[in-house]
Amino acid sequence: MMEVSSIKMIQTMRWFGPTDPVSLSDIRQAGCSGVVTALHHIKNGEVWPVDEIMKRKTEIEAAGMTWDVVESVPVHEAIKTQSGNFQEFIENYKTSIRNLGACGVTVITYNFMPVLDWTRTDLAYTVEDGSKALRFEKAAFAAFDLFILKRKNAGTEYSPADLQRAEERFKGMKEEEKELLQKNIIAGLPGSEESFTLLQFQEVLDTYENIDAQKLRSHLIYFLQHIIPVADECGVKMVIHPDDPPYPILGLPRVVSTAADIEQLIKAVPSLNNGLCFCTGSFGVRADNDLPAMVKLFGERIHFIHLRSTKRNAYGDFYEDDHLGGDVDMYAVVKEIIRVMQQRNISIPIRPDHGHQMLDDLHKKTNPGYSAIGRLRGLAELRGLEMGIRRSMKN
Ligand code: DNO
Repeated sequence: MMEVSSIKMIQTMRWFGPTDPVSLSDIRQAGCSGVVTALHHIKNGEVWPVDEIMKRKTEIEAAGMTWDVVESVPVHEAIKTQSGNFQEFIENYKTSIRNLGACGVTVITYNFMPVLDWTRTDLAYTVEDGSKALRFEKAAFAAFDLFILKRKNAGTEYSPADLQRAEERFKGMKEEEKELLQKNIIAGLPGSEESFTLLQFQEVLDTYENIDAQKLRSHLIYFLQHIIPVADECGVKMVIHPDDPPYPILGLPRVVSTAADIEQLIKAVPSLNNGLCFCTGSFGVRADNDLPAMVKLFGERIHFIHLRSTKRNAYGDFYEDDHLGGDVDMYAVVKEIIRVMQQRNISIPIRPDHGHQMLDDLHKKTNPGYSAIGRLRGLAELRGLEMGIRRSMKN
């Protein structure tokens, strides 16, 4: 049977550039037409020059794909805390938007998480089938906070039960485990533009001493008020990535974790170029986030999608499950995405977010979450899910 509509999810994968052990050819063979990447060699805060953008674009096109989405143009810490040269960093950011727009790269992902981008405690959690997944374990994270970092006031932010679990967890840790935990949390995961020593880390945390959620939100809105008019001018869609995990950690404020958070950003800056990178893995960690309802609610401004599922336990720990497993109702989410695309009459880029380290990749050095085979499996399943839903919708 022929498919009537050509509107479907644009299949992409993230590529960390020429040093990525997964090649452009691998991504092409996984069935992708598009690539999601960033100029990681350009220092956070500096302008992305046109020639560097064009060089990357040409390289991707030579491999038979297109550069569909930037992930990420990072937002400098000074912009989040509104300190130091933040005005200059905003000007640089605007120039990068203009340059990307001029080169025809028109979807830009960013986040506004203080200090750390995404955070996990365990990068090699063995699941039942023998593959390895990323995991966030609350007691281990609290043990780091309380007994390794020894953050001031941390003790007052945990419940007595959580304190006790953290203490027991810490007592049971060998030295190597403590070192690995610290490294996992502060050394930076793939795509994070920052990494710290313990001392630097405490210093950066201190810069948020007087910044609560309301203040951080006002800094984000200020940033949006300056960059979105530029995006409007150049036909660029800015998409914010939600907090991961989607709740406060280390006493830091969070402002992009729920539908109510997104609504406040839209109210302040209504342009549709003030968009969303809909990450089912990040939003899905909270049981109170109704993902299909959120796709429907924000459909007109979802310009990029990360598809991934996590599995929670009673303590709020989570690990990254198979793309069609876990707590995310992927069938309902993809169905809603298809509806949104049909209503808008456009195709939206998606990527299989993360994947298990599995098969041959277990013996290779890979970027945690970004090994080839696990993502290939995820994408293949998502592609089949989409086809099944589209066909059945027509009957
Ligand atoms: C993790 C990613 C994030 C994301 C940034 C967007 O795998 O989803 O690092 O790229 O938060 O700025």
